[in-house]
Amino acid sequence: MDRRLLLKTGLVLATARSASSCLAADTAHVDPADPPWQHQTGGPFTTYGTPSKFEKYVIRNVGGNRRPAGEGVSWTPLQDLAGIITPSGLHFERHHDGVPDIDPALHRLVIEGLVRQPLEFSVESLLRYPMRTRYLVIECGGNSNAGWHQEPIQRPVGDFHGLVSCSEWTGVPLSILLDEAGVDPKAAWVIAEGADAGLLNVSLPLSKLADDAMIGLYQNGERLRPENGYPLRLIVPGWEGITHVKWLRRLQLTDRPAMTRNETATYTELQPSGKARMFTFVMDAKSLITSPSPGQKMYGPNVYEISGLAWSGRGKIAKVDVSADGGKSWAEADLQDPVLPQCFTRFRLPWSWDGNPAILKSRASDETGYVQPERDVLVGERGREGYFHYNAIVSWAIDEDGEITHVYA
Ligand SMILES: Nc1nc2c(c(=O)[nH]1)N[C@H]1C(S)=C(S)[C@@H](COP(=O)(O)O)O[C@H]1N2
Ligand SMILES: [Mo]
Repeated sequence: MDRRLLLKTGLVLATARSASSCLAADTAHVDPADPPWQHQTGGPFTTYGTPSKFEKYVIRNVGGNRRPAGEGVSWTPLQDLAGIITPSGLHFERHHDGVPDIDPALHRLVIEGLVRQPLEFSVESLLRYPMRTRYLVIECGGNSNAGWHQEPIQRPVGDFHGLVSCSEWTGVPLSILLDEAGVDPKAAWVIAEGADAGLLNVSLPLSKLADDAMIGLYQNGERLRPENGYPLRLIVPGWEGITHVKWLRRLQLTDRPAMTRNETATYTELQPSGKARMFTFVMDAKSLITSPSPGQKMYGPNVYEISGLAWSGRGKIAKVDVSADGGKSWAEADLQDPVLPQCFTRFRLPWSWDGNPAILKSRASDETGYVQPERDVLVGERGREGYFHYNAIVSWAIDEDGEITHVYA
């Protein structure tokens, strides 16, 4: 990127805007200098707040589900959000059997198998344990999988990459509960099972669970939303979404993985080498420019703020580079505080768009030295059978009219 085009000054920046954020048309007769709400007492107090009716377009996309009821996803509208926290009502959803309507008074969590003392916890008893709070991303292993398609998908960024969200999670460190149960030295794996109708289960290495997993009870300060696992879910920092078992009811310690459907029929991928990828738990570093992005429009040559999200399952984001010329030259974006491990990091960079065609890219590096790959490199390594863990650099093309499209560049 041409350094002379970057102006790190206090200029007023233009922002690419989406059509949905335009004002309603029937307000033409109202004088903005004298709006009616300045003349009368406003509405009543409410027991639980909801977004402004003018923000009713900022919703999860549930439109892609052609599967049986209860099986599918909803996408977080990343293009409409700022900062790093995903509002709880907009956290993406991935359900295999719908959202169970669990009465917390009747829910139990059992820890059993290779332990000295099997334990059963009520939700009420778990709420009395010491807790910790962490800001963490949950990303579905299948997020961004349209990137494997031959042709670039043309959708708003959230409908393509929005199976990732970031919340403040508060809960009980699992190590405390494992210590209480007394882990048998022969135990090496844990089979985690949810209380939804399909009893979704996955096998997880005990070492990770004993290290930093937790039983999540609060999301963004309040108790979990039913869609996200109420009354409790497993939180496995930095690992793919499927490991964060919702409505968690059982942790069974074993000496080997159970080879359940979610680690054999799915989440196992053949590579060009003939070897299969399995137990690919960690989510590698990824970044996206959320503004400007497809579905938004540039309003003429001006100074714009390029803004986006970066995260890594391996730790903190160290650096995000941004290109406006399709990757020929790069400039380092500002990382906005806080920069936390396994959490969204917001990056920003002022950019002077001269009105000529441009290709925007962002490239994240994490504290382990891992660098987000270009698409051809990722596809070269993993082949065309890929479905999970797509984390290639994303390119947005801007044409002379300010239209923004997704391209492979
Ligand atoms: N019990 C249960 N846990 C589950 C699932 C499920 O269907 N049932 N889906 C998994 C998958 S594939 C993902 S990506 C995450 C999604 O979490 P979220 O719906 O809170 O975003 O939950 C995981 N935990
Ligand atoms: Mo997932």
